[in-house]
Amino acid sequence: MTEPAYDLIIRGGRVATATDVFEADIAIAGETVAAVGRGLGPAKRELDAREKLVLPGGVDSHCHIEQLSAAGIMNADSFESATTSAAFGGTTTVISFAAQHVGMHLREVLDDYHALARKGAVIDYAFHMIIADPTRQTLEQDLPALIRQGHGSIKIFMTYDPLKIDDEPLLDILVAAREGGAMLCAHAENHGIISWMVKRLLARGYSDPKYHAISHARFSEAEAFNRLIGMAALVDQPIMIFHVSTAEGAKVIRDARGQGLKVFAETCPQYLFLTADDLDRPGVEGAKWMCSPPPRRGSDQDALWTALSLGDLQTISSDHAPYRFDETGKLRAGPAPNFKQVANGLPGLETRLPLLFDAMVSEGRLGLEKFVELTSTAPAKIYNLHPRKGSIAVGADADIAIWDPKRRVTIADDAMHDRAGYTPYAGRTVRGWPITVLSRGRVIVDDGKLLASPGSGRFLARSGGEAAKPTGRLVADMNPETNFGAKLL
Ligand code: DUC
Ligand code: ZN
Ligand code: ZN
Repeated sequence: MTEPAYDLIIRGGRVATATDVFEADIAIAGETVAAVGRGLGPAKRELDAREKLVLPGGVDSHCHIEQLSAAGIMNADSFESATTSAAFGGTTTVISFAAQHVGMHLREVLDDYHALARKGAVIDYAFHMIIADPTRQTLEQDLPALIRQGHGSIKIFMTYDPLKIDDEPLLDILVAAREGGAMLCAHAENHGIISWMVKRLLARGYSDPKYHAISHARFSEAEAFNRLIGMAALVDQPIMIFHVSTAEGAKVIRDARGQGLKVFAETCPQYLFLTADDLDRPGVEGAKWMCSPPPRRGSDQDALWTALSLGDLQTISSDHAPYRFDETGKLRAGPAPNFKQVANGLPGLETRLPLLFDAMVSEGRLGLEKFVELTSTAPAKIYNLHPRKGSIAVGADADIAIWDPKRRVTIADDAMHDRAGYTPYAGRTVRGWPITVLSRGRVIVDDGKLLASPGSGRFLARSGGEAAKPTGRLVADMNPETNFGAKLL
């Protein structure tokens, strides 16, 4: 008897991509999708997907895993726990951060970080390189080599001592990104406004978690976006602005894109589902909801949904940054810290897709194709992982999540697979949950069980790709007649 042509068939589901929804079987041979059609077969194994949705696995392009915070606190997850929780939430690719701190050699940072991921990851991964110490060694030697080795994006912070990058070195980094063909991603908030607000608030005795949201005055975001966009335009370098939280911030991005500038932007579930009121709880409990930028207002949530629908924001990532609510994490400075002493960040790898599925698909806000686009296809394209990741197509990696659109789940702390010990969304009930998840053709999650082993995820080497290419309209606001700017690059 001849061997079946396929290893696995997912039969009878409703398949969705960023552009289409249709009934089909998906046939998998080895690690990739071999055919999409009706009546496919036979295969060595079949999964029955009738009444289910068959979606590309999520691509979470902004998550902090085994990373030291600005204050030197290691976040709660290992690669094993973070990628396990991602898989349970339907995500099959993560991009996390290899973070240089001042005094560190970027190459060593990358070597060490690769070793951690190789040991623990259960799904595929790529890295953004955080630059906090833009020495000549970093910018002229290490960075170009590391970009060539498949690290096609850089991240910088415009706030947070001691990671923050001032305007002049930021221009140097933008030029280095341009020369290497890498995307430049940024945490953009005005450092001076925030630190001035923090000092004033604390001096007057306003120290509870809720004052964290006040200290990150909303205009600190739009101001930093404007400044960053101006610098990026000066040297014609594409940028990705992380975690947009305000209506004003979204407007700055819309205007820049309207001028033809290559500005990409993301938001995160915490800015769509939480508000600053979530930080206002008895004692220091509100610290569990503290992240930067902070959640804002209902009117900001509305503005962000509009910006997503218009394409002003292209991706929704988790910004997963887990710290336990104990002395190892949020309460490291003691049981009653002031808001400035609390590590910033929320767990969110596992809840990102179910929260968004519930809002976008079950409740009908923007719909299924847009859900796939914002959470999988668009990040895969922007970070040059597409067509291997981010879609269901012949030849693509068989990274697939089979969703039960009717399953109701009440999100609970003890149901999560990360190590934060809590979720900011506990008690919310969502409709729709990923029940079976495949990574490169392997079933890695099935009905509540993890079937993958640590270290089975693979590094995804990538260049900056199309999104990171300059527009060719050089130095927008230097004198166009002399175009002197070209001599400076
Ligand atoms: N803010 C960041 O900039 N990074 C991690 C988490 C957070 O809240
Ligand atoms: Zn950030
Ligand atoms: Zn972040």
